[in-house]
Amino acid sequence: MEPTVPSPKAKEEAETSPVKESLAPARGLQTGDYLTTAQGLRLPDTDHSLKAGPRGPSLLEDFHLREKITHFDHERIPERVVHARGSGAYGTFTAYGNAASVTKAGFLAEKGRETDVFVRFSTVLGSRGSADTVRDTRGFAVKFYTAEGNFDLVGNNMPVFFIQDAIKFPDVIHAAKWHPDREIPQAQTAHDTFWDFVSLHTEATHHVFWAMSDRAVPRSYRTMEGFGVHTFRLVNAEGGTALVKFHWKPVAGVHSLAWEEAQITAGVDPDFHRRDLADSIDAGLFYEFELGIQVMPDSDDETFHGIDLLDPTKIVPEELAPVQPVGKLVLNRNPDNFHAETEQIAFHLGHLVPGIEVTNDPLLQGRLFSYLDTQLSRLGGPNFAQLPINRSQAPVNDNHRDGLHQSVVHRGVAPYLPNSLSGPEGPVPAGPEKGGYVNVPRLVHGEKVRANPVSFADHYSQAALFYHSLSPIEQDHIVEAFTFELSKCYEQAIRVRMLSVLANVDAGLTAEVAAGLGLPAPEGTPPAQVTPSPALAQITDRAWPITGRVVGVIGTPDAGTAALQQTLKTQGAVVRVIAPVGGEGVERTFQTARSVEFDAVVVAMATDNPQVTVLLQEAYRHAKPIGVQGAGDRTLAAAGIDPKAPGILTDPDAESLATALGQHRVWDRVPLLKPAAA
Ligand code: HDE
Repeated sequence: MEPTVPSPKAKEEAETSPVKESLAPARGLQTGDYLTTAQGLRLPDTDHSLKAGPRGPSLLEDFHLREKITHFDHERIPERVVHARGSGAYGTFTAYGNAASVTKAGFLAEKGRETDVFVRFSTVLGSRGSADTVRDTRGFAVKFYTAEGNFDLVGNNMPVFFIQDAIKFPDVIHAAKWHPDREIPQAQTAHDTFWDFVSLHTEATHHVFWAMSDRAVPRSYRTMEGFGVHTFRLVNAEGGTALVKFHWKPVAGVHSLAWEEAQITAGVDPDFHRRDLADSIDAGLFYEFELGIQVMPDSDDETFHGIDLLDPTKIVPEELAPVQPVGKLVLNRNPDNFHAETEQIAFHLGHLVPGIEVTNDPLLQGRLFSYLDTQLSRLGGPNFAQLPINRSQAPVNDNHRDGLHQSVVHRGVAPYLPNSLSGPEGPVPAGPEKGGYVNVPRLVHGEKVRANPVSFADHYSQAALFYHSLSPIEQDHIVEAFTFELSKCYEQAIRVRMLSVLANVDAGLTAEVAAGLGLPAPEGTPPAQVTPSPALAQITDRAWPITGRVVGVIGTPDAGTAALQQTLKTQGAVVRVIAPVGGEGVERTFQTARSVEFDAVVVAMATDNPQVTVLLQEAYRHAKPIGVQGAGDRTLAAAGIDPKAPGILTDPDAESLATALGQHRVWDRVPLLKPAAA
């Protein structure tokens, strides 16, 4: 088999990737000549414990055995309470410079400035070992190591959230995660407690629609948008402020898995997204995103076209405030050690830099507390900022001392201010002219209440806006997802209640879901008028780059597809030959290949192998382009696929395959796949 990415051994032998100075001292292979204990004592044997004779009991005095096992016993740290499953990569962010009019943050404002970043993508609900392709919101957390200190943009791939106030976070997460008695189901929302909560707590409705949409099953982390969700306040060099929402736009476009495909993938390759990220970077097929901002005027009521900018269940349609690209992110380096980097990275909304401030969004305000707090138990104490992955590239003079896992040997006697002992080198407070973080003064007043603004009571208008903005195929998927998930509930009362929530969004959708559940459709009061936002639809006529898309070629390596393969590769696609048995130039065999690995398939040999039949039938059902070459038509016939169906390309050249791939799926085939009405 021919590897497309370096083998683990080749990677270890290769030169390590260039490392930032701040991380260098803590890195490296343990390449010394001799195996040692943690104290540096050379060891002659690490295979046998010290025993009283070969058949005797082990001796307590075996310090090497005890040290080795004790360290192993403590290798794991608590997984994140949410977003436990994730994977990450390093990259570079380059500013276009046009953001200078709204922010003085140097990494955004200074044209051409390059800033190192680490990005961690994640699912929310599952445990660390859960599958990547489950239906869930995805985390999209970015740490910018800026010259002014670290800035974290801790976002999701959906622009709204289930709750409006941080105090509800434990409730929504307790409801959405597994049931506490049996700890099932893992990593999914298709169960009673989730639907119980969201049907009772209707401010979740908008996010629920996103979670039932194709956005919840991304094709890869390369093909999802990211959103800061909350509104932030940006401050420019003159002190002018603007209210801003952050967006990440994938250069590859927004594409999703088919629901059945996502479910099969969860079993066939639970690491599907993680693998794609790492393999793509190894292959030089980097993930790329543009950072964009929606800029709204700062105002006392913090609303825009009647939309409350402090309500995290609301979006601002792009047609009202266009997303202006302000810089580009390229993910170009894999971590060397999952635990040290991806697991130990600690994001926090309070990691801000001059030019970026928070707003009073009550969800954001609570998050400002939570992220610091959670690291104390997750990373074992207050010194997690000293971990190499969390270190600032700006100098740190924080006067913090001691604590668990302190790894700095601080010198001097005056870690306090003011002091007269540190001498001229000691840290002094820095005003704005020295890059100090100074909040723009704002009047804060109000009665002490536990209450929401009145506008937060609108729970349905934007769910309807989202639904009506989508293409008919995407709308169908939402209907199917609601029907699937609610069918999985045991309690009929929950289904009935959820239908009454849906009835306040759209009557047609409610009728379809109700029919699927075998229940009557209730009446509701959906919004009388909805102005769609076409920017929300992901199925459009637009063609996208095919970088990183995978084409499976069924045939022997010499089956006449070499030219096709070569041209696809030059366009950034990954080509894998699927042959009856392994050998030179073969990457998958009939036994190891499954359709979900491929965005398109070319069949270039005759076979009635049942695994190939399943592969082709799945690829067909998931509306993937299928190329047929040479005797491949016999294989297609064995799978019962109509060669005249949309997206079946006879003797395709690379151009026609690339065009089909650039559309992501053969959308014309989708209506033919619907089961005939009973
Ligand atoms: Fe988080 N969230 N969150 N969250 N969140 C965490 O922090 C929390 C929310 C998001 O890859 C935790 O270090 C509260 C919205 C991402 O390491 C924790 C509330 C958004 C990640 C936490 C929210 C997010 C987290 C768990 C409601 C999108 C993964 C481990 C007020 C804008 C970051 C950790 C990573 C992680 C709390 C809501 C995104 C417990 C209390 C809204 C991407 O601190």
